[in-house]
Amino acid sequence: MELKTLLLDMTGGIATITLNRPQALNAMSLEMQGELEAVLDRVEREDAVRVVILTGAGEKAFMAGADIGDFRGMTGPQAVRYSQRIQGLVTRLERLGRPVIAAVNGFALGGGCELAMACDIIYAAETARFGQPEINLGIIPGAGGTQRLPRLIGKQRAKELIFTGDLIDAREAYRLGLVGRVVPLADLQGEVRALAEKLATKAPVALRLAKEAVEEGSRAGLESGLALEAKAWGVCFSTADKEEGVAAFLEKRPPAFKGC
Ligand code: CO8
Repeated sequence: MELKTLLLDMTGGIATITLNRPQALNAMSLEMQGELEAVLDRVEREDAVRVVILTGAGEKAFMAGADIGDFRGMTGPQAVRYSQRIQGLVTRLERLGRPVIAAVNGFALGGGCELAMACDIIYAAETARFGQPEINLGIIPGAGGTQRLPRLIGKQRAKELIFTGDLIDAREAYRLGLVGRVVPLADLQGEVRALAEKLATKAPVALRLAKEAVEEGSRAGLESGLALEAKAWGVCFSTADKEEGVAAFLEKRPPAFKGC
């Protein structure tokens, strides 16, 4: 499939997906939605891919939200379907069986902030800005922002951001716990790549189960989460990579994990 709105690079076990409409600050058009779905299909099929990086083209934006032009004339029922489709896409990213790192290189607004929040780890450039400015369009976040933002930073601050539509800078996003690390823009892609390379050396099944335990556990109560963790822990013990990890430690050598 020829991609018009995304770039996909798959090298060294790392898939880098670049949102690529810099002339519109990488706003998510309907075409981009379709392409992102197709790219996730492809990434899921490739066993060689151990880590995914999501970033934006250019130096100004990760994604400035949905393409606002698509909202003109959109009816209520169409908007429900639009929201459900995009929520499905975002949730798919959150549940992808590999770590997903967001390299936020500029504006992450509306759907851009929602997409970043579905990633496992967010590194942001010092110049990045975050926000849910939908209120200024007379609408509300529709790709999970009213749910994930309060879970990440607490109801008080989330409501303030969603009600005012105000933007915050990367340092404030870090202070609030929205972002894992803030680095100079020039260092962003290098730092993210280094993290991805580190994660690509870890046992893939254990990584997948660790992600699942955190994600599913945070949707459930503590008891169910602990039960899930115990089962996932048990599954790790059925892998060859667990034998390799333990043997490598005892033999004082680095492990070579194979993903089984
Ligand atoms: N949609 C369409 N075009 C956009 C968008 C957008 N979201 N954002 C920027 N652009 C376009 C501008 O129209 C402009 O185009 P042109 O050069 O043809 O005039 C170009 O990108 C550059 O933008 P600006 O000239 O505005 O750049 P500034 O530096 O002056 O301003 C801002 C940057 C502050 C980011 C400004 O562009 C802005 O406010 N953008 C809109 C941000 C916004 O409201 N986002 C929320 C959209 S609604 C949403 O995301 C709903 C979520 C549900 C679906 C989730 C999908 C993933």
